[in-house]
Amino acid sequence: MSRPSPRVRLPALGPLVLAVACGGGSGDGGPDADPGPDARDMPDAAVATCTPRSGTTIGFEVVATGLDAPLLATAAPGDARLFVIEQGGAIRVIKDGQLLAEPFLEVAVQCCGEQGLLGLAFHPQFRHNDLFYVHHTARNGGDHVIAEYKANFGTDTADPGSRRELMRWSDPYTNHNGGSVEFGPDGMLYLAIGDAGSGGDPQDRAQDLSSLFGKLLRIDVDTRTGARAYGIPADNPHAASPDGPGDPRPEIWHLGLRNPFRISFDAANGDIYIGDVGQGAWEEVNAAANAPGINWGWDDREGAHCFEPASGCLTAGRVDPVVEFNQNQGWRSVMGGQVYRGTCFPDLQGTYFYGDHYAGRLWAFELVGGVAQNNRQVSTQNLGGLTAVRADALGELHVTTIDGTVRRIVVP
Ligand SMILES: [Ca+2]
Ligand SMILES: [Ca+2]
Ligand SMILES: [Ca+2]
Repeated sequence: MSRPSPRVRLPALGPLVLAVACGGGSGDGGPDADPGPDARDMPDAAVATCTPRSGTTIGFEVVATGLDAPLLATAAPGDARLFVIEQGGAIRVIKDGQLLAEPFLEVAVQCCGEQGLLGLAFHPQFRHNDLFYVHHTARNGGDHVIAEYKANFGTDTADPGSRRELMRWSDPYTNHNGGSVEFGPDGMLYLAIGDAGSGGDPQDRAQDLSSLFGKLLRIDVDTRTGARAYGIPADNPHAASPDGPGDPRPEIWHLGLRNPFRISFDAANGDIYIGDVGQGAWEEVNAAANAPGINWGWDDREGAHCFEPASGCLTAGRVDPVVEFNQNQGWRSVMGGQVYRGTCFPDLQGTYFYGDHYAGRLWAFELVGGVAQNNRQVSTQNLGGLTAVRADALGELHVTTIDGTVRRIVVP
């Protein structure tokens, strides 16, 4: 692996900062240059090479094929590589346009259906500490596991022996596991967890604060609280809960979710977007400023409608989605996406792209004042089974489909 010289220590740049930096050539010993002993170079620095293209017509460029049931293509901050999770447990690397034969890591998972390797997130300081996090279902029972691993610095592999389990809990049903793990702009790790499963949330867990199911959880991977292998952020709504069997779980950030398979943050303003897969009628996307304690309604509400009971349900304090699709429209499993904050296609700035695993076509809207504007289908091409729309380190968006393909969203 070639290494740039001189060594330059870079701060943990977000995509927007990178976009500014990429025009100036940051590797020549500018003010950030630091030859100190803790300096780490950046062998795979993300640098924009595109010529910005105007227009809002959407097309796709195939980046890789031949993956085995990819569920997400994501990136580490400031890192040019794409990391693709396969449902069966492998993390694959796309580097310089090539899918590497050797996996980054192979995680032992219970698969498949709605189980497997479901989420991947890189520590905001990955460049300095090599740490990343996965959410998967465990063999021999399907427990939910949140685990930390360490990459082997300067290589395209990780160390299986570095595995550290942060959380593990059992799940009575194989479905509705949620999936995403994502770091927020606050540096906290968010975990999107489904309502456990079956149908109609039979134990009403999504509204039960003593259950981790049907929640967005928020933990601090850099600290420890009590005997936990992670920290409880002091500003979580129930951070001070005694956490007995009937007490609110201090990890809870949001409640009222059914099966939030894909979530994301807007890199420009921190807004959160949650695609929540529906029961029998409505597919929904939720979006808002990322305030604590939001109740997204399930299972009192499905979309913007009563679910349990079918009329006269609780509505107070429940937040309805910004868009919903009736399943009669062919939507049966919404795949939340992400807001475009790249530099190659400036007219796409601020647009949220998403879709549905069964409907197969890409849609988009802009969130303005908390309202989804101009929600529209942006491509007639049926991509097949969408599993994610996620930004790389420069903010360019990649679509994964279950047939094994990774495509970049482009303006052709
Ligand atoms: Ca489950
Ligand atoms: Ca119920
Ligand atoms: Ca909802």
